[in-house]
Amino acid sequence: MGSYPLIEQFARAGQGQVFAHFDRCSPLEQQALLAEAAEIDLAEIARLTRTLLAKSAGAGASLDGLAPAPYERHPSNGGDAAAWARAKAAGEVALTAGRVAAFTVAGGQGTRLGYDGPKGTFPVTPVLRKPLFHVFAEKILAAGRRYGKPLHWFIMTSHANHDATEAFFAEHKWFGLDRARVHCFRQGRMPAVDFSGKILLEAPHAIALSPDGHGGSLRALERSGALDLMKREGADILSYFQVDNPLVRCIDPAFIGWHLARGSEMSSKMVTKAYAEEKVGHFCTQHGKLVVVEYSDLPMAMQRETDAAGGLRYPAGNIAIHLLDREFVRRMASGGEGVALPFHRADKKIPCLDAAGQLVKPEKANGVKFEMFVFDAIPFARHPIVVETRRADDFSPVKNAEGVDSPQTCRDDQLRQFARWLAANGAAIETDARGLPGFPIEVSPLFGYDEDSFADAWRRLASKPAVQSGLVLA
Ligand code: UD2
Repeated sequence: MGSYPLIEQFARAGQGQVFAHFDRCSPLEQQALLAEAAEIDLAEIARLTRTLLAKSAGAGASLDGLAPAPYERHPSNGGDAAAWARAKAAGEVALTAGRVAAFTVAGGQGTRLGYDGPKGTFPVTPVLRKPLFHVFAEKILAAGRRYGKPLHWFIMTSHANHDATEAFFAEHKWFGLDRARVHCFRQGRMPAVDFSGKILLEAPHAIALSPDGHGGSLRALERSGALDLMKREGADILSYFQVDNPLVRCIDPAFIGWHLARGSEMSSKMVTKAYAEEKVGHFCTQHGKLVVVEYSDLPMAMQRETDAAGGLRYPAGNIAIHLLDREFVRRMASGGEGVALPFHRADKKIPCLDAAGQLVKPEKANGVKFEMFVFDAIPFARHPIVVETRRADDFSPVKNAEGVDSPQTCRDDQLRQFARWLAANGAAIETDARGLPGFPIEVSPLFGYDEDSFADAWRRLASKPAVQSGLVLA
């Protein structure tokens, strides 16, 4: 083995096994392994081994002092309509001034959906079968037109799907967006380790690396130059959403207005949980801080707890729609004293080389992956707020191939939304007891991407089309 300082560092850190097969690798493979090893922060792995893997490490999140979080009620749920109108107006001013950029986290592996390819390329709309990225692109394009300021759109990919994502956008000519305003960048990676903290190899020349979670987006935004670009362009707010949710209002003036009015550095949308077991995080307060407690960390008895009125005691579900101030992201990304996002451990079956250098596919969990979650940034933010939204306006994710949160439920939610918008504007449309029209229709985001833009576009139509099967408003 040649003398590489990196190899010595790994040996000193007790991670010498990473280079166990180095000598039988080709020069190219050796370079690849060295490059991967250089990505790893050995001190961080040692700290995670001490804090998350040690037998004495506490299990899960602390529930001490937990209480339901307050939130800004939507007018449909008793909120102050005049205050919401003011918030919307303020958000529109910010959009007209070009202060907002869109941000999609799309680095996940989409394993539950069983779809081969970047999840954003998955077709979701009821008639035209537009992919998720197409829907977001058109919403962002339409918002840019509405406010007279085209928006920048940042998309966080993973090493596994980055090239395919970029190729998809190129193939579709960036869906009409200015390509100079669409920025894909890769998220960071973390090595998988065994239960004693030893870094695992997936090949003699390859470390078992996996995406560092959507919380890695804060570092990746800084590293990619996105924050500097925003600064140069006068944008100071990121509108964050997940790749799996085509209903999201990528750009929502009222939400932006609340964020500004409260001087918040990180704001989040919530919906009332549909049922106690719904798999979303919970907005809570803990010792005076706003936090999210993930569904897997809140005991089911607490998830089912009710209040005096019979509603859920912890109703506020996290739908992963946030606004983040640019300089707050920079502060978090710096990882300076006391501001780093924590890592969470996930025990997984990780295919890896055994001591003899043979690839094994384990039957049960044999190691740990480390991930950061973006919502863990909330307690670090100044004046963070939670703002209520109607589920039907913002949330219908595609997560599973069938059943809840599947392509079918998402198509139905889109159909309901289109039908609601049409009916609210006087179109003759019949729906069944579930709010569904008897046939597929589709509204392009370029026609209308939310209640207001739809109403304006419908009003402008000289002759209104008959609402019938296959109607496409584009
Ligand atoms: C997430 C939230 C949950 C709720 C729900 C709403 C977590 C842990 N839980 O659940 O509280 O808000 O969403 O739909 O987040 N991603 C990356 N890089 C990664 C991992 C994920 O970009 O390394 C992206 C992924 O592409 C997707 C999003 O993050 O857009 C959510 O990831 P998920 O599907 O793992 O989250 P889920 O459904 O468990």
